[in-house]
Amino acid sequence: MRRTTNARRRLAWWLLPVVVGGALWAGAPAFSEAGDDPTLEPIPDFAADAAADEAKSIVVRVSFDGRANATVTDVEVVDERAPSHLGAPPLSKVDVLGESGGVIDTFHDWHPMWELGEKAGGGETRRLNPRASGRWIAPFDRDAATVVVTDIAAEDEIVRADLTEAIHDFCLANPDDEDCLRADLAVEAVTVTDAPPIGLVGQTATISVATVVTNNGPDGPADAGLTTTAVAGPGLTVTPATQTATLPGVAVGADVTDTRQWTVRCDAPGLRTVTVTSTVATVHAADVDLVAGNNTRSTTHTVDCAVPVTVNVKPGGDPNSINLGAGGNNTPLAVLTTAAGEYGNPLAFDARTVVAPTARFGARAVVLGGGGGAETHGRRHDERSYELDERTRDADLDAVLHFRAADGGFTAGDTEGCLIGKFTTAAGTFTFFGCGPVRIVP
Ligand SMILES: [Ca+2]
Ligand SMILES: [Ca+2]
Ligand SMILES: [Ca+2]
Repeated sequence: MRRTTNARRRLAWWLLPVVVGGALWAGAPAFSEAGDDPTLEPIPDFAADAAADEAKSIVVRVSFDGRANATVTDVEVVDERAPSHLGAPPLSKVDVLGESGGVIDTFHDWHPMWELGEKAGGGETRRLNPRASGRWIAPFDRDAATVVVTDIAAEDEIVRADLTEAIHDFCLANPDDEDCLRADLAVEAVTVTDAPPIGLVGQTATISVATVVTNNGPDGPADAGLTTTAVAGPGLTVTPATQTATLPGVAVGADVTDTRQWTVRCDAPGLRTVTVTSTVATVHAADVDLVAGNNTRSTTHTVDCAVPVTVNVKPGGDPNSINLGAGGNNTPLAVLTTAAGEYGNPLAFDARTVVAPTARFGARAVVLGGGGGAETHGRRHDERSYELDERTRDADLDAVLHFRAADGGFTAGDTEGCLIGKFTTAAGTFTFFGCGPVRIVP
């Protein structure tokens, strides 16, 4: 298809005589109503009709390779009123369809394959030229999306042309045309509105990202197409890669918020990033956004990917009673040294890497929120502690820590106690997290 060119140039081009096809649009609506009675019909208001009839048209050019094979060679909007199809022979039927397939306009027209000639002795000849090229011209409509041309005698659809690119090109070149709408859509903000405080290696989590879209005008309302992409850095996977939405009828000055959920999975420990980028664009072919610089924004969210660990509250004891009174002033807890796959942990963990002063013990929400009790002695006690069966002790050195249970933010109904903290290896310092069953004793 022709790309946007100067409208004047295109007009001049269109006015050039057409060599092929002869009188292509001496046409006539073949739907003339025989019952119309000029003595009864109201006198047409030509002024009003002229105002309503935009002086623009849509030209669909085709070339034929046999009667059934037509190729659309060009679709263009030109600054010229469409010719009347009055008197056109019913050789082809032209349907102009809207976005949803509804008929906007229908008329009969000449068929470009029929060529007129003159007989030597006067008179007219007609013949079919199987290699003809020609065009159909329909009145412009900003909602037109497709032109379908049917060869009436052959009862065959011969042309189906998408008009949207040509209409959009016209409006880009003529944004002040009354059929075109200028909407400066903009992404005002992209914000992570909900995300868990940490991620766990091997597990998925959901983050919510809100995009605020506005229309700076001058025209509106305008449908806004929103495309949001998410790209994760190393060690993190995000799905899906792209989400799209149509925000219908964004009014001038309105703020429309679109919120999408994304699934992230930690693949490796550490601070991992996901960048979410939202881009807005006009949807309707006749809408144009001439200010591209404000159409895209992004935000980068950091996920602290923690290593899941196994903890044994009160190693060697069961149930793991947590006394919130004086009896719980020195509650022991073992962080177990485990191999990959042991207790379902995705990664091996050496409990001797735990940085004891960073450890916090308490209710899940409390420790994930930065609270919880600190290690009573500020240090780790490396020893062969008890597995979760409370009887077995393997050969590994585990980390035993002690906490004042009353600092854990527990409430009477809690059934788990959780531990969060940092551990340091040659690769760096990372977060670990693990929970175990408890029985709260008030
Ligand atoms: Ca814009
Ligand atoms: Ca225990
Ligand atoms: Ca072990």
